[in-house]
Amino acid sequence: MELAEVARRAAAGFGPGLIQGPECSRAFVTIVVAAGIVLVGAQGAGAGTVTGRVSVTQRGGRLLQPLQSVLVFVDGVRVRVDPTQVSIEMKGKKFLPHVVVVPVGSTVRFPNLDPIHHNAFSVSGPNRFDLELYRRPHSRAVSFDFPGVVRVFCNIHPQMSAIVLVRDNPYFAWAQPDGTFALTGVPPGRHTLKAWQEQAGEASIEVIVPPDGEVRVALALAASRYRPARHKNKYGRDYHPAAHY
Ligand SMILES: [Cu+2]
Repeated sequence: MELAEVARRAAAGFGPGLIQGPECSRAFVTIVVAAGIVLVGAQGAGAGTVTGRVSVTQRGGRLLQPLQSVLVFVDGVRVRVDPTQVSIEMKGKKFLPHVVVVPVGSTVRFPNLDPIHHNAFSVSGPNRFDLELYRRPHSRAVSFDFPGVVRVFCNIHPQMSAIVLVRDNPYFAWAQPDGTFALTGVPPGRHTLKAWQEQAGEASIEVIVPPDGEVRVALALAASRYRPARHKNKYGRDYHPAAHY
């Protein structure tokens, strides 16, 4: 995509029709100021900032507002990031939080805070795992060595689900509730920028990041065709229909 197209889309994303009310305007100003501060420090390293707005269209064409758990990230750039450790609690027959993002190599702990047995498993490609059964006060953990979307379930309770987003560079950020986002310290050049949301999947756009300065883009996700789907258990079979969940 040419720069002109990127600029056109950016302009569309920040058009007066999409920024409404003092709250949105304030958020926009805050992000621009924050980006400016980062750029002063990043100029010597040759890094740019990607800012913008992401929208999620629901069934019927309505925009989802406010946004929650929408990740924006640069794809296709591999930069090592120190692994982290995060926890997803099993509590009240739920995984909490429902969505987390971690760098490659990070560990996710699954403490079971319920007095009943739970399991955590995934069959998401190379990140597949199975922690078997355990209950309070035990906790088990798994490391994720490949980038991607890891869907986590409990083999006993089909209503329990979580998602671990694994990224192989540091250029990712959650969109704000109003859809705005800012990625700082991005290497200059042509990149693929993606947005992800659970019900909408992914949208992508090509961006040309300047060696210092800022590029603005708009990303549009569509969750209009989302239908809740049953998932299989860890054996690839349906959950037992007679079980009490
Ligand atoms: Cu469970």
